[in-house]
Amino acid sequence: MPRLITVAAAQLGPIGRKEPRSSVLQRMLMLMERGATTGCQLLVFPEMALTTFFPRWHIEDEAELSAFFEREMPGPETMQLFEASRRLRISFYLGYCEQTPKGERYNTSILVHNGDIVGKYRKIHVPGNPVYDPSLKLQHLERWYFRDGDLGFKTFDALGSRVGMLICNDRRWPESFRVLGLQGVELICLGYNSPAQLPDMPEQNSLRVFHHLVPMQAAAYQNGTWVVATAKAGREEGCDMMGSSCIIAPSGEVVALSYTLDDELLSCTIDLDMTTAYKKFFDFGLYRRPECYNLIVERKAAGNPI
Ligand code: CDT
Repeated sequence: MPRLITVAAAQLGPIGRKEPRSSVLQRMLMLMERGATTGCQLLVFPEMALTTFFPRWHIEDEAELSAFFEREMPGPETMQLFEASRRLRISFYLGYCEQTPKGERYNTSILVHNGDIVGKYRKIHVPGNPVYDPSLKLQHLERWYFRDGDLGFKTFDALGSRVGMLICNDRRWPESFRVLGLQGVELICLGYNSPAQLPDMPEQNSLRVFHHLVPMQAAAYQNGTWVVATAKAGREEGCDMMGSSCIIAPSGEVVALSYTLDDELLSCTIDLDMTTAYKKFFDFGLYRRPECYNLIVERKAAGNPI
């Protein structure tokens, strides 16, 4: 008997700077209802799903900034998602901005199964600038707003599967996937907010979707895992954000791809046992040579030849 599960990328279109959470939550609940009627068991929402992608601005007004963060999860408004999860018996991955009781800020995701949080991750590869740089055409101030994630790359046994979580820029780093692969991950959920163009590196503009897909397709194949990656897409506050939400098989093939830049549910029934053949092909225990990989953990930046 194959281990079948129906998963969906729950892509969101743009969210305005002043759009209230209540409106975003209504849009998300509609996707959950639609997912439930089409038999979805897991919905993957984007990174920072509840608000606009505010790190494109240098916000000095603490009251405005603080409104982008969740101090409790579930909180009074996000409780609706948890109730829907319980009522519809549907699980979800949610990216959001977390503020701890000590005031620390993280770019976070959670895995919620039937209304209960069963996994939590804080983004490890936090990209962009640590300070406002007026010479740049596009600001990406995640490093100004967020700490580096401190929970490691963990897997969670849920939905009859071994699930891992990553957030946006993590998908560009093979180490993120390998650490999950070494824990036998079968399904990786990832939300993202990626500009469709890089005005400060325009030579990459025509390759943006390629650079989004190629590391995830390679990593799915090399680690024998499914990947569900979900965008916050479309023209958000004058900035074009990439769509191309996707579901990638352990073969490395893209088996579903979004076709809008708006709220869209992209579902696929996947066989978790398809991971087995690829995990056998890349038999880590037999073929990996960790004694030759020391530099990966000893060095951060590239240096002299050894
Ligand atoms: N959200 C996020 O991590 N975005 C980055 C943009 C980096 S380029 C400014 C990404 O890797 O897509």
